[in-house]
Amino acid sequence: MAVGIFDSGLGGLTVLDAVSRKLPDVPFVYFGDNAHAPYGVRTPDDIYNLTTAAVERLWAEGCDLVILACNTASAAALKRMQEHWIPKDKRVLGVFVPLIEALTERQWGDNSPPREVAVKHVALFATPATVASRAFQRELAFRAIGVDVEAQPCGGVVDAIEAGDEALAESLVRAHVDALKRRMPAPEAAILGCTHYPLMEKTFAEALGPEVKVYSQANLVAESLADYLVRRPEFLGKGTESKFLTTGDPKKVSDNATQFLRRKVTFQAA
Ligand code: DGN
Repeated sequence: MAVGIFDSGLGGLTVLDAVSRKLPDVPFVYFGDNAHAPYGVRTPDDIYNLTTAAVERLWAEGCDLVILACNTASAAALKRMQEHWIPKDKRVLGVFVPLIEALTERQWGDNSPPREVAVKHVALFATPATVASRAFQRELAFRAIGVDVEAQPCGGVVDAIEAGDEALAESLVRAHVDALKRRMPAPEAAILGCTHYPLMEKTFAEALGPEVKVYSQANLVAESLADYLVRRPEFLGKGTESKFLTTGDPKKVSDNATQFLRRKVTFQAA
């Protein structure tokens, strides 16, 4: 048994890296749906169908616990999956709750009454599909957390990062931060709600200024997962090596992943 990590493509490798650093003895199976990436411009139905197919594939690998590392999939598919689709002995967790925990100092599964949050004005940067879903705001409202969220759809950033065009990615990030600041001039915190944005964290932080606290997701997900596995050790994997699966061309995806992560990663066909 291993823990499954799903992403639409390579971006979730930032999450995989953070969880592997935090939990070096836990085996992971990574599934990248590279043949269908990017998800950010797909319809909610399409994202739901692709995500459930990927999760079934990870279950077949023995991953009873699957993390949807992809914000776009967490936003468009997770709630619907949790309502009627996931069997009782399996868990699928998304990446919004760890962010909300960071804002409110709670834990996954903590149902205590809402607490005061230190920040009131939060900027959210994510793909157009994640922003359109309003999933983050829904999670906050569900927990009765009164935070004012201004969301900026960051069109083009994922594509620029995947193409290795750093200069374009940087100028797009600065333009998106400027656009956000015209609507919310003084956010206290910023959430980078996309798997790819940890790679641009420095540019986001510079453009936002030193007074804005930047929450990057990968480390928060790693901390939440470590806490969750202490409380639910039955989902701890054992015995097997980590493994990387892709729906794309394994050779091409391995080359891109090795460049993306700056370490050797070998994918096999899903
Ligand atoms: N992995 C996606 C996310 O976190 O939103 C970004 C890539 C994409 O499919 N658009």
